[in-house]
Amino acid sequence: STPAVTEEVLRRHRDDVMPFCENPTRSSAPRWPSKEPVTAQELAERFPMMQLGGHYSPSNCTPREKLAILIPYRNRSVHLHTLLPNLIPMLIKQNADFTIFVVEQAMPTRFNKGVLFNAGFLEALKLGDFDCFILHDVDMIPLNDANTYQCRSDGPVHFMAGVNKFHYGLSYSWLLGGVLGFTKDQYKAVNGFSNLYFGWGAEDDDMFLRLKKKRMDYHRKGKDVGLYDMIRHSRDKGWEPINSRFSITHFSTRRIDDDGLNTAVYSRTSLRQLPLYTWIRVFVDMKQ
Ligand code: UDH
Repeated sequence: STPAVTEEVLRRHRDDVMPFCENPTRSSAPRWPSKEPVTAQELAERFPMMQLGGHYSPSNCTPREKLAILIPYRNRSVHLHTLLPNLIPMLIKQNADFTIFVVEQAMPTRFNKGVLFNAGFLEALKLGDFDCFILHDVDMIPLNDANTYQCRSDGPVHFMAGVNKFHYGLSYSWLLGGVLGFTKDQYKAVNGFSNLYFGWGAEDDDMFLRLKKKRMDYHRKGKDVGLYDMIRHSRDKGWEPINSRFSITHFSTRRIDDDGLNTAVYSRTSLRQLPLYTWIRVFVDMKQ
């Protein structure tokens, strides 16, 4: 009898005829980023190869993994429209299979990046079977096309080796902010981000401690490829520093299995597939 044509059979067939995608970007010459925001219409015209919802997959090879790019967002349209024209061509050059998600927090609660990442992770998985999640600040412009956005099975990847704000270095060695990549299993294993940081705080330092607690090593890109330009900006409303952030860190990392991906409280108020990204808006409850 002929075997059923399952996804697996189709995939094997595709793999037989098409090679796995290699990352062709070998150059490590930094690119001068375009700092000019581009309108939504112009972006759609510039990247006709993008599929609705901000999806792209190379047609001449089989990608090894499916990337979900999660961008936490509120009131930063100029930054988003500056990042996208830099990020999309870079990922296309890298032969990546990717989908861009902009995860917006509805007003009026204070901005909570951790819940947005957790919500983005859960909502993205409802829409596709992603292997690798790239958590990407909206104001970080990658400078080098050879900074391959790929996950590693032996630990999360910190893609940022240096940023203009700190003279192309980092302000301290364990800083994990900016752009961070987890496989689906790694993100689940650390129980995602803490949900407790409402405002500017130490949610990325909290993540550093989570990784330590779960004995997970992370890998940082070298400065040859991992440099970024941060778009300069002033402090946003609702993003004031949290005074008690250090005590939250103490509390949260002691309760890593009871605060995170498995306890994020939010409601999705909107989901739209736009030409260059999937836009998810969530309301984040202050009672986490
Ligand atoms: N973000 C938003 N909207 C907000 C707050 C944060 O979209 O209102 C997102 C965005 O993706 C941003 C990320 O959260 O890239 C991190 O926020 P940030 O870039 O403001 O964080 P950072 O620590 O700056 O870089 C803190 C304020 C610095 C003020 C400096 C004044 N000179």
